[in-house]
Amino acid sequence: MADDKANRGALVVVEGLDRAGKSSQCELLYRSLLDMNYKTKYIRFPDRSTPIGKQIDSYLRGQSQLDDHSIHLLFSANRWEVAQSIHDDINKGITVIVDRYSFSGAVYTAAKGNPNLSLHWAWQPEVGLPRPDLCLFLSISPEEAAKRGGYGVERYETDSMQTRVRNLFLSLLDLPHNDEICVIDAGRSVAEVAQDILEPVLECMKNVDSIGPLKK
Ligand code: DGP
Ligand code: NA
Ligand code: NA
Repeated sequence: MADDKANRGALVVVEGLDRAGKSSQCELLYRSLLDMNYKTKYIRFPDRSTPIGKQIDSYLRGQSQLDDHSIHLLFSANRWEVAQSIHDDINKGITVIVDRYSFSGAVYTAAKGNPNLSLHWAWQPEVGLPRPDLCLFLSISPEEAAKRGGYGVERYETDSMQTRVRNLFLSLLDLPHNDEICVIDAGRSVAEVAQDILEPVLECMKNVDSIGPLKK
């Protein structure tokens, strides 16, 4: 009989600052896995297409104002609305690549500097979401980020915000239960970064066990 473990897809998350190259790398990873005949899907958060996602989109573009707690919970709800379908896909043997996930969720909110919005508080709505098998953190220095051109017009795309986000991402790496996080130097060429990403992903796909929940 086929081994269930071998049949499960992996949940692979790609995280990083704005301009770290996440979307290009997710796309390349997706193509590589397809070329190797793996069943694969590529999704991203925020998913701006759902009713909740449309509220998030409007907020990010500065077209609406929302209380910091409210927008935080909307970002989380936007992940929860596809949690079941992520489970279903993975159990069908599909490897799901996710552009941003709970780590962005906790870090961008905590970076606002409001003492009521601690990293601990911000993590709690994520508890119970499908736990990634691997989280690739695309690390880019503020200097390299600056070379890649100006920020867009969306909320959060400022130097001070990105510096706080970067420091908070780095602090997450120190938490003992976050051992699935792998830091990738994203300051190199697109091809070099892609090569560096593929190896741990293929390794992770070989070793998937039953999928667990994100923990407190
Ligand atoms: P992107 O479409 O990947 O460029 O993301 C849009 C912006 O939203 C980006 O600045 C990061 C931020 N963001 C993504 N996910 C979350 C989240 O869960 N919570 C908060 N507060 N911000 C997020
Ligand atoms: Na962005
Ligand atoms: Na992106």
